Amino acid sequence: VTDRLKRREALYGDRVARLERMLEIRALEDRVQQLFSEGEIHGTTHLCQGQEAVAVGLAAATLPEDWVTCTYRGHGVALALGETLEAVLGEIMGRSCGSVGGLGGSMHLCSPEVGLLPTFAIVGAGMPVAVGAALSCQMLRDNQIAVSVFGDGAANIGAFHESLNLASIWKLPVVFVCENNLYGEYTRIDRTTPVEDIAIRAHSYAIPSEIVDGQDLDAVVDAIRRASDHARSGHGPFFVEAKTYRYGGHSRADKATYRPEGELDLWLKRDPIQIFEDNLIQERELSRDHAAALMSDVSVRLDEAVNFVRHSPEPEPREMFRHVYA
Ligand SMILES: Cc1ncc(C[n+]2csc(CCOP(=O)(O)OP(=O)(O)O)c2C)c(N)n1
Ligand SMILES: [Mg+2]
Repeated sequence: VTDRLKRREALYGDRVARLERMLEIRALEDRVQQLFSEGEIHGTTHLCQGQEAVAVGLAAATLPEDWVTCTYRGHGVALALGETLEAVLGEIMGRSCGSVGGLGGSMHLCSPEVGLLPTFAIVGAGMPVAVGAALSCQMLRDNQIAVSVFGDGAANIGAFHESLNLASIWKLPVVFVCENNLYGEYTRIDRTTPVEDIAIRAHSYAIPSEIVDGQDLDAVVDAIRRASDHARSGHGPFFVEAKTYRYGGHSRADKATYRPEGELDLWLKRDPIQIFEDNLIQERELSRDHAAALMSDVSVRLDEAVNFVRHSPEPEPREMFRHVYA
């Protein structure tokens, strides 16, 4: 627990630590893709390369005692919040060292000690849970808030609308963070959603909102900090829409051939890690050598984690029953 909290706290105020965490997320996702294609990971994977700044930004702008719900595309958010490589990869590979003992898998990460309520496989399902967590924060008057991370696809789910409405009418301390990456499952947003900005929908529930460049980490941190200050000071919910892009397809082996030619290349030119690294170098907070050293440290740590997880046992079948209530 102490290690996880320390990892979380490292992000506050330290921009180099934020860069390092984004590198770690990217490296993990690349490795998961490789391990999946080699048959070492079973089930499915939903990767977040391209969206690292949203994950790290929200972790840097909130507190470990805040509650976060996230989608099945949650490896990055779990790492950003402070979960360790061993616990995330262990869960993805179904080993007992995983964050829920290997029983949940890639889509069901959970780490209450750093605020991560489960990640949810059902689109939109984390939103009412975050609203419930926010209700508990309000009743306990403990200065905590809840954060709900969801995709653009969730904006067409009933739970999205119910969650925004209830949060607004009860003035609950919740921040809604929409990762608008332009795609749902194999479908571009303009074929499913008649508005370009999901944030417009917050307006109809009288919730203030902000649209932020999700590839600019500093901008994400600032926006989510404004949103969380608003929620924490008793003004009710706030809605942040981060415009972002996932480099890969929806899941597993989806090559995303349905995307228009050239679209991915345009987004690769605005890579959140590259943008932030260049900013740090320009502002003399980092040298090229230091950046390269961070990358090789991450690589070594990841190799060690893969090795550790490979040698970890699978959970005993009877473990399943420990978590069944009835
Ligand atoms: C209620 C529900 N309907 C359908 C699905 C199948 N499904 C899984 S992910 C997904 C697309 C969601 O897209 P978005 O919310 O934009 O998130 P992204 O995958 O882009 O991060 C769909 C339709 C599901 N898991 N849950
Ligand atoms: Mg999407």
